[in-house]
Amino acid sequence: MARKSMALLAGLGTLAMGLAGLSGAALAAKAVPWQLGLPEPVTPLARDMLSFHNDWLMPIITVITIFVLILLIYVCVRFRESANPVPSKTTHNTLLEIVWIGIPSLILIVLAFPSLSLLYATDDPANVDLQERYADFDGEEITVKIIGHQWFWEYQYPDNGNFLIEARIAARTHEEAEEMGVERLMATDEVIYFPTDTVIRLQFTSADVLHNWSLSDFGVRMDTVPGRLNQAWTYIEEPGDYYGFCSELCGIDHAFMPIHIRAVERDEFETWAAGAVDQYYPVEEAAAPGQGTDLAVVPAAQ
Ligand SMILES: [Cu+2]
Repeated sequence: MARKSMALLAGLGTLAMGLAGLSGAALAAKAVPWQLGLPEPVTPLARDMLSFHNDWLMPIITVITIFVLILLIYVCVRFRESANPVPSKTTHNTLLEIVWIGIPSLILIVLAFPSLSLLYATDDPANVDLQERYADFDGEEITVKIIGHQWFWEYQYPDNGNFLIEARIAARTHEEAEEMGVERLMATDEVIYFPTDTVIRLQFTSADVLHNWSLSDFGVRMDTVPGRLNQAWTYIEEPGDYYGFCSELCGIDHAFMPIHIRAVERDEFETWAAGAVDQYYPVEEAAAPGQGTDLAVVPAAQ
């Protein structure tokens, strides 16, 4: 008995630590030990996704799971061999079949409405009434093109001087991270700047294999596909450093091509972009159709 209550206490302690981690995580742009739940969103769409998950999906899943558990326990007890030696041979029951097809279908139909409207909104900023939705929005839009490589990310800024930056992992070991004062496995050597309170159109493609640009704080998770352009967009409200990862198994260094975005006020972003034009590579003109398939042209002098 004593051992059982000890185990129970240990379990409750673990749960409490998990919950403490959850509340502490609210302010951090990166995961913390014992964190539960999803990262704190910093864009309106990511917030909608979180609320869809927390307010719709989780309650429904919880009710279904408890209901099925109760049914299972009831079946185990009521129809065990000693209590029910002669089992029923019933195979069809029209009413039951209508109920157990109808109710799950209804649940799926109810969930489809918020789910599909959110999906539609994430596809293109034109699908959202931006003026009504964002008090601070002044019509400013930029495009950033993101290209997956084995095993780093390339970012092109066509609206800010058409330069490109390659961002590689900064620190793989604890020692490196400590020496450089950056996050291990999360920071990149070149930090990528995004402006806040601006619609940022994101275009995705890949130079080699499938990758996936995934940044949970922004609610963006998009495959980068060779020879194909995918799109998404974001509108960051809070300045800060945000981290993400390649989320499509892309080869031996899949785990070592992190995403590190620093969101800053637009003035600061423009100052940075003006300097970046000279500091980084220019994007060369793409080859004419049929003359080459390279989506990302990197200067040979590199
Ligand atoms: Cu990858």
